[in-house]
Amino acid sequence: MTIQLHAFDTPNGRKITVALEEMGLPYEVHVVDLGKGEQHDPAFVKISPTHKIPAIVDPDGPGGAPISVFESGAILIYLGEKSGQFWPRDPVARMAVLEWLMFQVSSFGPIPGQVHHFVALGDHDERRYGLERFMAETRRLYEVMDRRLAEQEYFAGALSIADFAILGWAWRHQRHRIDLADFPHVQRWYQAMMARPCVKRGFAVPLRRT
Ligand SMILES: N[C@@H](CCC(=O)N[C@@H](CS)C(=O)NCC(=O)O)C(=O)O
Repeated sequence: MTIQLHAFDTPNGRKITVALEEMGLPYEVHVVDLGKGEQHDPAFVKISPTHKIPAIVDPDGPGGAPISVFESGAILIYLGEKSGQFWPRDPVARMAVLEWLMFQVSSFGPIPGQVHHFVALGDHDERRYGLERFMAETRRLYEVMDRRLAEQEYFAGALSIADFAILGWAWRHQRHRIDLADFPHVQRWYQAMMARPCVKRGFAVPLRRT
């Protein structure tokens, strides 16, 4: 049965279209237009109590019962469980995926997201301080990723949901003012990820109404 994806054209939305395409799971998109405030619609808040995208509804959840899931990290784990892909069964391999998935949801999202905020702030007094602080921390996160990818092809060794999570934000590197040429191992990984046919489809799926 078809999974409903409630999302918009943002890093957290794109993580999930990429994962669904890579896993080959059937899905339909329900655009939640953040610019129009649709994240506050009562019907959406029922499945996403944080008023944030993404969220999914799977009519064929565990035991055949419908289930809704919010928070992109939880959604990726759910889809990994459902498809049996990109989410290893081996406890050691799984822990590496969890480490890098948690790194993304706790840091490599909230921090570059602050750069996006302060970049958009115009001439505000707080702009310079905010930009300096969050651009420095964003660069530090890219250094962490670069060191990891100097040793491993993908974040958790083999391709996993952690790569899909991180890719959603790396996709916005220009917006948070990162030149990938400064991080050659991240650049190698990014180019390899973006060249994958399923990833291309995941980024091409319309997440805005025309
Ligand atoms: N921790 C959440 C973050 C989700 C999130 O921040 N979504 C943004 C778009 S990328 C959103 O819905 N923003 C709408 C708002 O803040 O009103 C996740 O990983 O799913």
